[in-house]
Amino acid sequence: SESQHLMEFSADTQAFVYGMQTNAVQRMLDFDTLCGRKTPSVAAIINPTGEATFEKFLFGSADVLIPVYSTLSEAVERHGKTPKMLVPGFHRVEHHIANGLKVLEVIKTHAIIAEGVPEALTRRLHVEAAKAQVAIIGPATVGGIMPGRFRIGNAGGAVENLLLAKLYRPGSVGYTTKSGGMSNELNNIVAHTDGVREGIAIGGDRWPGLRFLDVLLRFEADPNVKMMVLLGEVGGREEYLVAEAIEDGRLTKPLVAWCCGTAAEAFDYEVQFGHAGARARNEEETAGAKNRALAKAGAHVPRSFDEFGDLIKAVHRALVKAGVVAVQDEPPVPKLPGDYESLKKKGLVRKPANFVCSISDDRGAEPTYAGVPISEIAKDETLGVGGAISLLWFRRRLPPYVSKFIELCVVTTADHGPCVSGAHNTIVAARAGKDLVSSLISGLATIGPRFGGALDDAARMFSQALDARLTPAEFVEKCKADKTVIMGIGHRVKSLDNPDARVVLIKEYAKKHFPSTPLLEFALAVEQITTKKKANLILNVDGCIAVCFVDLLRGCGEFSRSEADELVQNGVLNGLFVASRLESAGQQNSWRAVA
Ligand code: Q5B
Repeated sequence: SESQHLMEFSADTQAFVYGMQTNAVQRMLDFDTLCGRKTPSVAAIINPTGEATFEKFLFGSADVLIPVYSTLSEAVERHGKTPKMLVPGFHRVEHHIANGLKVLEVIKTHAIIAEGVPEALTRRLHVEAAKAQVAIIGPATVGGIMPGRFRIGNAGGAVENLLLAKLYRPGSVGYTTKSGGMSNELNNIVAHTDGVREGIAIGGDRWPGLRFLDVLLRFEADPNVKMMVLLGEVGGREEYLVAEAIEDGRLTKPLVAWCCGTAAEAFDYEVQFGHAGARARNEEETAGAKNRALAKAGAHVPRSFDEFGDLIKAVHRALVKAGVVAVQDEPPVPKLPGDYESLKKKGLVRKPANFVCSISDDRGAEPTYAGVPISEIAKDETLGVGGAISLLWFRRRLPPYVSKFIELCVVTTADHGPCVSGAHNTIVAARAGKDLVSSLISGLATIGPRFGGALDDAARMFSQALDARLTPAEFVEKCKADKTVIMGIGHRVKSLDNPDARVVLIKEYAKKHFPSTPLLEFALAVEQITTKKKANLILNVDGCIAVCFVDLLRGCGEFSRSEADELVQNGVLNGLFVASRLESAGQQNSWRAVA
């Protein structure tokens, strides 16, 4: 019998979980919380395909780090002083056999949850387990549940079930069955007694490791178990071994038993039920024959499954009456803190967002820019990069000529030769072997009033002057009196003699497509004055883009005047040079990669 090797489960018992079965681990820890365990029932996770690390879980409402090892021997070395149980997945079964379970001798019990383990492999595993003197629950098992002490994997189901079936505290009934579904059925039925002391599902395969008789003999030896329940099924001969044990006196405690699948006898061919082992190969293996044998041996067998629960209750009641079972006072129902996500789904909890973005939204299946899905933006040829920027920066779809203008600004300022400070820094960083992001940061840091960072201030200065109805000459004089340089005027290289082609392009586009260009006209009049002083005090590319943008915002009919002024005050236009630096950094880094 393997029952002699099956470990005792206490509120200190711990498991190693094989494979990153994080949901199962969290459920084991939740059960621990309900039982009031002081230590998590999972000592470590073995993840053979990963590196040693820690994985974060919740133990009650506290965070705990469960160590993850890539080999079982490492875990055994670090945590194996007290016996552990192991919950491996199927593909590890072969691994166990290959290792001859050598390293596993300190692990007294293995619960093989996985289904579909080939029968030949299972049988070889039994041979190895017998040699190593360890017990195997499964394969194809949900494991088992020891209320108040330990839960194997997902046994017992969801938290609601654990609470309904009072599995957080021990009772006096020991049950054994095949699968998770049958276990849940029993958890609910046995909840109408003083509860489950221990429940073990041996698994639905034809060759289970631990067998019904093994489990029942364990219950027979456990003074805390006062009555036993067996829920078997059609197929196999396990129940006959139980009947023999009742007859020869090895099992003496009251046993309520039922084999499911009596309906199979109504068919004139063999019926295969859901579990691999659930098929009668001869008359002896039918549910009816096994129920009759159990009843004959002295087990309490109902007439049908419908009466199973009532019979369990009746036997339990008799034991209470006889003083065999002393029903304990019901402890308070424990509470498990709810998980935020699941409570949110049920509408039971809410939390203000850290921040709300009214522009882009990536919570759904596809991101949206100002409410427009990116697939729509991609399909609409009138939008392009300029259209995407208009949605993100200005929160609305602007007319095609506006998108085109934004694109023109990006295109004309997209890159500089090596002379300007930003591009210079970017190139130096890239040539020094720095990556794209570092090179970009180096270039971005130079964007300021003297380079590429004059747009917003230029937009503000020129528009305030125009709005104050200053003449260009008064504006220049005022700046001089205030000892302020005019943002957007002046260039280190470009001048009347060496005009800036970018400025020409932008000016021409604005004059051709914009409904009106009053601020551009004003700025050009200012240029007439400043260039009289020095030929390089031209309306520069920053200034030209800035005044054109103000004309656009005020004149395109898509913004109220206050919205247009607010945008200028908030300052978005320097962002165009930020975009150019990215281009510069990308170019330099890709060039270096090719070189
Ligand atoms: N004076 C751009 O200065 C520069 C005056 C002025 C009235 C002015 C200068 C300036 C305003 C900020 C601005 C953007 C530093 C520049 C850009 C894009 C980029 C990038 C790139 C591209 C040039 C000599 C005399 C002095 C000054 C007077 C100068 N600027 N008066 N308003 N704005 N502009 N930044 O040539 O009497 O002799 O003492 O600060 O718009 O970023 O290429 O890097 O191509 O992509 O060194 O251009 O204009 O002249 O400072 O020696 O001044 O002119 O008061 O008078 P300069 P300074 P005084 S475009």
